[in-house]
Amino acid sequence: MMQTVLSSTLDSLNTSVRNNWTLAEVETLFALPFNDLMFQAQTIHRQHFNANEVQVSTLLSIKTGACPEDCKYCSQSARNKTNLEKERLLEVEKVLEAAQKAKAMGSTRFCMGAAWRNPKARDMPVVLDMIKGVKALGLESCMTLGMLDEDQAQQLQDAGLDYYNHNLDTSPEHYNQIITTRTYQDRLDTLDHVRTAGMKVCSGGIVGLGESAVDRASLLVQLANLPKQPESVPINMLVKVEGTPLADVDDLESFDFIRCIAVARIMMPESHVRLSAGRSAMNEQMQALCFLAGANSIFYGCKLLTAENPETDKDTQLFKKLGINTETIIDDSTEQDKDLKTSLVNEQHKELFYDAAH
Ligand code: SAM
Ligand code: DTB
Ligand code: SF4
Repeated sequence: MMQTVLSSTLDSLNTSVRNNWTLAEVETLFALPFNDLMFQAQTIHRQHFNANEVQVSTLLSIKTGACPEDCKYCSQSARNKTNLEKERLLEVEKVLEAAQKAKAMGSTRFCMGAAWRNPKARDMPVVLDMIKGVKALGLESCMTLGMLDEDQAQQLQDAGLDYYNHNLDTSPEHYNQIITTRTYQDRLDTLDHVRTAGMKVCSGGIVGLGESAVDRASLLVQLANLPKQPESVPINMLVKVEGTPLADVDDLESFDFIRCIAVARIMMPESHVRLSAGRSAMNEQMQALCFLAGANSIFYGCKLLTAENPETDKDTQLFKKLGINTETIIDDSTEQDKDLKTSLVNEQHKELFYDAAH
């Protein structure tokens, strides 16, 4: 009997990338018994990734606060009365100092975020220099600057930007409850410009915004059914910020968060699923279940953009307890580059992270 259940679960596993998910199918995945869902997610995860490796990125806010957008979760919206210290666009040198530190603590990707609706023409030369500087340090680069037009996306690509982060945030159905100053279609258009320019896409969302279970399924349908699935899918747990309209929203049940990770892993088998904002409020056991569900990326460093993140030594201890290694950079430019960078990062990681036997 047990054998039959197990083999039928395995038989029904379709591990190829699909862009035709229906809401009903995804709701069925969410409704699976927790252990069955985790088993499916872990099985798929192991077919595409080393199950004991996690990619680590470090965030820096390069321009903080006074944002004209009305995102109801955000500490940086000028419409929300939060106690945030506003900052102008940082100097390139300051950004590169932070990138150097991120590299020294073992991070492989440096993600720069700006509280903008979209970058202005005068900002572009500065952000392009930031990208070139970060690349010269041998780090992967990522930016999240708001909406991009085609030309801006091309400029970022030409400067060498590896990833552009632009989240769909929530389902199309729940979207108007959260943001009114830009449309869902605006977001899809930006993702299209990023893809067309040739950059890798980082796109995910936030859960715990007071959305329904169907909204969470619907968000994942949108992400998985993009013409090409995002290479990186951040799943953020809302960080409740005092002074925002969502400061007192009910907590999302932890298991529902873990289910989101597992369903994202099943639907987007080749993507890195990032256990993103909200880790400071999660205990180690919950984070371990997220890794078991198929999360294989985190933000590493004691600060996200404005909110806190676990201290780096807490993360290295957790990785050690779980036997997790950090992923090295896979550069797809030339084989020679690839070997050189991998060995350099490996060297560095040996001292900083637990080296679990493979
Ligand atoms: N301003 C740009 C934009 O929104 O397009 C880029 C930066 S914005 C802070 C990047 C993403 O961070 C948001 O789309 C949202 O998904 C996430 N985020 C922001 N505040 C958050 C919070 N309090 N909790 C969880 N995620 C959050
Ligand atoms: C993403 O999905 N999460 C990051 C990154 N992309 C830019 C941002 C999380 C922000 C958390 C709240 C804050 O630090 O203000
Ligand atoms: Fe501005 Fe981005 Fe925050 Fe929205 S999420 S208010 S666009 S910084």
